[in-house]
Amino acid sequence: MAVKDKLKTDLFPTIWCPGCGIGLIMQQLATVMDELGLDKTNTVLITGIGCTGRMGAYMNFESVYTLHGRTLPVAEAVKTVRPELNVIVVSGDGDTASIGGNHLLHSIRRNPNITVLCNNNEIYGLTGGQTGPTTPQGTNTISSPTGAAYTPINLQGVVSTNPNAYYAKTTVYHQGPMRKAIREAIEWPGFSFVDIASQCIENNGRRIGFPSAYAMLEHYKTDYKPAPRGATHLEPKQLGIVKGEVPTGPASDNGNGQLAAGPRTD
Ligand SMILES: Cc1ncc(C[n+]2csc(CCOP(=O)(O)OP(=O)(O)O)c2C)c(N)n1
Ligand code: SF4
Ligand SMILES: [Mg+2]
Repeated sequence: MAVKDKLKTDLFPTIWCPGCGIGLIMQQLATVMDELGLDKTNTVLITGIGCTGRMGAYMNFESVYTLHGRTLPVAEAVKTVRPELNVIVVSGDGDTASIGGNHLLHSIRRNPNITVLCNNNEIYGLTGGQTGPTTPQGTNTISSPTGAAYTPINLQGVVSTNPNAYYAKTTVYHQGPMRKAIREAIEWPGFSFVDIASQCIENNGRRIGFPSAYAMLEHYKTDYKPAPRGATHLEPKQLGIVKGEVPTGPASDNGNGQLAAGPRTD
């Protein structure tokens, strides 16, 4: 098999805008799937509504294109009934952290052995560029013309409430680190989350002053720096991986080493 066999190239060109970062994520995901021998017999993709969610349609895998914000319960359901499958969620930042934010909190507690690739373009791309949960404070968007009011959600902080979770921060410019993070996340025996900074040139970038997608990529190149070796926490604009303790028990161990409560005896 070759990487291109992981993609439904007969459906290309994709619906994504020229220069969108989503295709760069799909390319690396396809590469990792090829390296790991993943195919339709052993892997399922779960996506939600949004530009990012369309990835399921372009990959040569079984996929569920579920409701906006509902990727995680669907992914957990698939993993529960077919534990032998690799379950990979690909979702937008709004999908993951806004409407899906409550599911994120509770999936993390349950520590299912699933992988989440979050396309973090800091905006609601599909719907025209509204402020999302990861939009930096002060950013001009179509729904916040004088600047986004609130601090963005701390995805690393949320994910690391599970001490057995895997969290990586990367960007679509940093293709090697992104590929490594995606691979390690799929191999991680518990909840894993790859937070990928990625450009939405049409509904975010141009509005905040970038002339092109290329300029956004250059910005990732200069803005993001690798975290120091051994870092257990990533500062903003640091690239790196924070691994929790490798989970050893079943998912019902709650992800924090404490066994789930047994049957009531009173
Ligand atoms: C229940 C529900 N609420 C709202 C919407 C409208 N909607 C569709 S996609 C989207 C946001 C997409 O942003 P994100 O998840 O970041 O994905 P992106 O398009 O940026 O990849 C919204 C609000 C919807 N389809 N369903
Ligand atoms: S609107 Fe933004 S996120 Fe959606 S395809 Fe276009 S560039 Fe990509
Ligand atoms: Mg988005």
